[in-house]
Amino acid sequence: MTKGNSAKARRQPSVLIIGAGMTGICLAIKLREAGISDLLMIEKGSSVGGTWRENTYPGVACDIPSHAYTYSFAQNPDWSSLLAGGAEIHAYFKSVFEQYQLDNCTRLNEKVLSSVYQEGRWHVQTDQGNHHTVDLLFAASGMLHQPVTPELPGRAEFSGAQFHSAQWNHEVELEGKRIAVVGTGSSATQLIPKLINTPGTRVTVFQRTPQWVVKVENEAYSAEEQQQFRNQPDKARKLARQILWVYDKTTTALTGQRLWHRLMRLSMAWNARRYLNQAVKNPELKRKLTPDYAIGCKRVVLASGFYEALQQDNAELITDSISAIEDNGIRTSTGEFHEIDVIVYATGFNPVAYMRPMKFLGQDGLDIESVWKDKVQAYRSVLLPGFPNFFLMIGPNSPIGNYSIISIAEAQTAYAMQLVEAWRDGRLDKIDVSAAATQEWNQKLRAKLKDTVWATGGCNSWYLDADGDPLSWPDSWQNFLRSIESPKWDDFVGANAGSAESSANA
Ligand code: NA7
Repeated sequence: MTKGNSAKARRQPSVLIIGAGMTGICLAIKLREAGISDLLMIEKGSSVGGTWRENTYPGVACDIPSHAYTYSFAQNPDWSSLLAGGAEIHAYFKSVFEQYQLDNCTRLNEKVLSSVYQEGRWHVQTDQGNHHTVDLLFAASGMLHQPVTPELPGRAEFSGAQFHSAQWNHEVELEGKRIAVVGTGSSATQLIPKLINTPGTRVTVFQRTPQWVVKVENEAYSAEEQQQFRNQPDKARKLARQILWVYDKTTTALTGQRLWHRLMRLSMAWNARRYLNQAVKNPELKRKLTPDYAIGCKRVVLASGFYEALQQDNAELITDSISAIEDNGIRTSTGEFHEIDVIVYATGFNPVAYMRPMKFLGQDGLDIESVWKDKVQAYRSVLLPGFPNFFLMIGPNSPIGNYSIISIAEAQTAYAMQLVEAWRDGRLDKIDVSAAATQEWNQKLRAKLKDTVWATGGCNSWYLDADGDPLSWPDSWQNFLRSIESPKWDDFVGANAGSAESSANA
C-alpha cells in the first residue's frame, strides 16, 4: 500500500480544544502538524495564555527556570532572567500562538457550557449560542484555574477592597494602604515582598502553615548570554535538560522512603533551614516560619525576598487563625483586631475542577459529576472510561512535584496523538478505555502514592484530594514518560491494534 493511498483512506477528524492556554496551544500545533485542519480552539478569556493571562498580581513569576519552562519545539533565547515574570511568559505564549498562526482556528471570549457525547460525536454548546459537533474533544482548561476564596465569617461586611491573587484588581490604589494577605503559598510569597515595598503600605500576613522556602536568586541574563542562546540553540537545550534533571531528581526524592529518597530530602531541608537561619534573626519570627512537616509535602517555595521583606518595619506576620472579617479589618482567634484597607486572598485554587463547571455527559448520558462524586480519577491522567474520543489534559496525577508542566503537557500530547492516529486509520473505532483498566491503573497508583511525601509528610496541600490521596504523579519523570510512551492497546474498548497494524504495514 502506498503512503498516498493510506492517507486517503484515513479518517479526517473534526477537533475541538477547550482552552487556549499553554496546553491548548501545544495541542493545536501538534494536531495541525499531523495534518488535521478541521480544528477549533475555544477560549473563555480575551487572550490566549491561560494562567499567565489570569495571574497578574505584583511579582507573579514562574518557579521553574525559564529555559525549562519553554516548549521543546519553540525555544526562546530571549528570556530576561532565570525565573521569568508572568507578563514575559504570557508574551512568549502569545508569540508562539502567532508564530503558528493559530488565530485562524481560535475563538476568544467564548465559554463552553456543555459537552455531550451522542451517536459517536461530541456536541459542544457555548455561551455565545454556538453549537459545534466534533469527532474529538480535548479539555485543555488547566488544573489550577478556579480560585478559591475562603468563606470567612463576615467577609461580605468588609468595606474595603478584597480580591483573590488570581483576580487582581488593578484599579485599587495600594500606596499608603493597610493590606492583609491571607496565605503564604507560592503566589503569596511572590506578591508579599512587592506589597511591602510599595510606598506607605503596612502589610499584615496571615499565615496558617509555614512553608519550606528554598532560596533562588533570580539572576538576569545579559545581552551577551541571550546572544549565545540565539547563536547556539543547543546551549539553551542543554541548559533546559540540566534544569529538568535537577527537578526530576528532587521531585523523585519526594516519591519514596528508600534511603536515597530520605537522604536527599534531608539535604533539601538542610538547605532550606540554612536559608531561614541566615535570613531571619528574630527567634520568635524564625519559630513562626519553621515548618513542622516534611519538605516537599507542600509545593516547595522558591524565593529570594520573602523572609527579608517580612522583617521590614511595615510588615507583620500573624499566625493566629482568622476568626472574622469585620467592616474595617480582621479579627483573629485571640480577639486581636487588625485594621485593614485591602484584603488579598492568596488562598489557592480548586485542584479538581478540571473542565468543570461545564455540563459534561459521556456515553449513554454518563455524567462526570456522578463518575467523580466519590473520587476524581482518570486513566493515565488523560482518559475517562465512558467518555470516548475525549482527552483530559493535565488530568489527575499529572503534576510531577515541581517538574515543568510544559514537558508534561507535551508528553500527554504525544500520547494523545498516537490515539488520534489509531482512530484515524481504524485501529480504534472509538478512543475509550475500559473501566477495569482504569480501576487497575488507579489501584497501582494509590499503592505507590501511599509512600510519597505528599501522603506521609504530615501536611495539607492542593496536591491532596478530599480523601487525602495525592493528585500528583508518584514516581520519576522517566517513569511518567514510560507510562504514556505508547498506548496499552488491550486496555482500550474494541481495540483492533493487531489487525490494523498489519493492514497499515501491508
Ligand atoms: P497554594 O499553594 O494552594 O497556597 C494557598 C495558601 O493559602 C496557603 O498558604 C494556605 O494555607 C492558605 N490558605 C488557604 N485557605 C486559607 C484560610 N481559610 N485561612 C488562611 N490561610 C488559608 O496557592 P498558591 O496560589 O500560592 O499556589 C498555587 C500553585 O500555583 C503553586 O503551587 C504553583 O504551582 C502555582 P495552608 O498552607 O493550606 O495552611
